Amino acid sequence: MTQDLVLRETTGAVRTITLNRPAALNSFTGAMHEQLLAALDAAAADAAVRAVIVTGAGRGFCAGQDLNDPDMSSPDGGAPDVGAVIERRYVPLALRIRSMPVPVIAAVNGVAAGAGANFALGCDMVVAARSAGFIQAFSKIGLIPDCGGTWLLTRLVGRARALGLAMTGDKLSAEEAQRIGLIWQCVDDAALLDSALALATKLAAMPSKALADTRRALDGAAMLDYAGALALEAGLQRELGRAHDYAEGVAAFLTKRAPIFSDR
Ligand code: T3D
Repeated sequence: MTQDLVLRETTGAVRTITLNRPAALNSFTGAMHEQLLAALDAAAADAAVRAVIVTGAGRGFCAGQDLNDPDMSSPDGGAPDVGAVIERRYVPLALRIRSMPVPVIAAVNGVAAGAGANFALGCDMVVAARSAGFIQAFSKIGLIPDCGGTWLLTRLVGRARALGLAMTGDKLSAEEAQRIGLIWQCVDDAALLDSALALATKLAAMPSKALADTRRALDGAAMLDYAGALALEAGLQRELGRAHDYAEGVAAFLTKRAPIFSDR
């Protein structure tokens, strides 16, 4: 029987996906990557799912690549092809998160290191337990930030802090991560899952397609000049303005009732 390296649970319209290798701080193996991608694909394909939470079992969120995993070893016993592992595992994961049709919240329950940290930071919103921490562990083993880290860090906290975090590999507390704008929110440990679920439930009741397009517009604008960003906004608004959810949102506002959104 295949081991459940990733657990799935549904509460209302919220799918919670839990990394489940607690003895190794939920570090990524090839098998866990496959199960995680399948769980994300299934959530994306299920119209009843309108928000996703990713979290970790046990005391850690995710310690990045499992440094013992055979996925990393070279077939001829020589040096591992780390680039191949990145292309095979981390690029599809980072792109999957970024293309989800619904908001994805990382509920960081404990340490998030290496690609585990950047997996969390690539989600739409990050809520972290006060005891959690973020470590760009790569420099300690002779690598650079991956799983989107080079793109994300500078945009989230600026070049000075991005380089400081990436070069030192020092642990950043959840409180400090919130203070410098790396994450959305730091909450007491006992409140983490309830806080993430409350946030996900709120987002699940909102217009999913507009939320996914908000992500698309903000990420797209970061690579455009001002005129290009304005054009991107116009194109997306044109499409959204013709969709069900806009008509529903306006009708609900005008008739003073709660909207029921369904576009995805
Ligand atoms: O092929 C590639 O490499 C490409 C992909 C690269 C992406 C990356 O993510 S590179 C970065 C890889 N991650 C790391 O370098 C982090 C390594 N882990 C740590 O530095 C520490 O474990 C933590 C700071 C995250 C937590 O420290 P602590 O003291 O709370 O826990 P611990 O005792 O170190 O770890 C607990 C157990 O988890 C331990 O196992 P044991 O001794 O109880 O049997 C430890 O070996 C295991 N563990 C933690 N991280 C990993 C791991 N096992 C395998 N791989 C890990 N990354």
